[in-house]
Amino acid sequence: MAVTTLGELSFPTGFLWGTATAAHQIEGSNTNSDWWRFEHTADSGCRDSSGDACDSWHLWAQDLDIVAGLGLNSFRFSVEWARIEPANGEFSVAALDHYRRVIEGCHERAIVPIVTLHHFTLPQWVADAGGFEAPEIVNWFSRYAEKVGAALGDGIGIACTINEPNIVALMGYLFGVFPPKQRGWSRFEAVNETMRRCHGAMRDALKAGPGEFPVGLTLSMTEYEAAPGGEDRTASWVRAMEDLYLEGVRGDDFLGVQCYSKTVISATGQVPPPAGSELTDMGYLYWPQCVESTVRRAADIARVPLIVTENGIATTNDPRRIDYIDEALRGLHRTISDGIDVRGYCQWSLLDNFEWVLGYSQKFGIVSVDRTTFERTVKPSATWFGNVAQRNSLGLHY
Ligand code: GCO
Repeated sequence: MAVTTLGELSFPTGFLWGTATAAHQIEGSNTNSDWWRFEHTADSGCRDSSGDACDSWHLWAQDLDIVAGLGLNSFRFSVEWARIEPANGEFSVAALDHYRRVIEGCHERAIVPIVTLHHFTLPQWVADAGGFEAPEIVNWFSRYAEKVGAALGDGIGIACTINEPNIVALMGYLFGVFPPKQRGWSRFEAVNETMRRCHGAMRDALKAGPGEFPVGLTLSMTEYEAAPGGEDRTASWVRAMEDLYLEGVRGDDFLGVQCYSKTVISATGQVPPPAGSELTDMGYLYWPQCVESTVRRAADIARVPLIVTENGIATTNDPRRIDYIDEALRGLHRTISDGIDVRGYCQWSLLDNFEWVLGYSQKFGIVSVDRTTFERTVKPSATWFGNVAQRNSLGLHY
């Protein structure tokens, strides 16, 4: 239970303080993935190719040294299906050995490895077979999870099956922005249902294999507000994007909550933030309050332990990043003080990295990366966040 000692907001003993990344966004040269091919397609809308990214495929030990040096006790990263299973049924020992070295590197530095198995990207052979609409997709995910668990399970600290399945469905099958750029509410709903089946199959495969570690999915959540007349539209949107998942994960070991902002929905759709509102570089309303509101909602519906597996802000104003995280954490502390079982907080992201269709234009990192030399530079926000982690508490505003 969190306590408030004079001058400090203390978090529970053993609280996980981490920072999050994803393979395609930091490793580089993920050339067998659907996203790599998508980025090199004329009408993709991608600002950049992921290219070398942050070269973390080679520089991962530097990344872990930074995480440990800051005083964080956990690190969220993903393993890349396109590297692990480059062809149907053909598993790469070398790729699995690579990720085993990364996991061992975490343990050598007293860092809990929070391992995501799927973070937006698919092997090209899966995408070519229909991706999340392929008849075999659940079996393929189950087999993939079984192989990852067999190879890495004895070192995994926490396993996240699928990162933001609702966003993959939304962006790929309703908004038509991510691969395969399809548009259709029924396909969006069907892919979400498939995602829940894939999660269950992966969860069961991981639990059946070596190692004892919590397994959950990570869900994109938003603080939603219905504008007058938008109540019905908001309710149907929230049900599709969140509630069906929150209900579906009941009984899981945990749920990863990932939030960034607030959205207002009217009868006709999303309402832009009021003129003059403070926006992040992503165009989101500056709203760190979303952590408290989404954690409370997730706890109320899912009724499982929670980890904030992503929260952060795209900004070149690093002091404002500190303000955002500070306020987000104060809200999180209030939920813990009210008895909600929150196990940790992972800031997005360790490194300025490849922000999907927006490429390298967005700076979510607490560490900057020179895109030519790959030199990492720790930002003041990293030092501040690391101090919070080391103290396991926030100083009170006076
Ligand atoms: C997501 C993904 C991350 C993003 C981050 C910032 O939520 O879209 O998990 O890959 O980079 O959220 O948008």
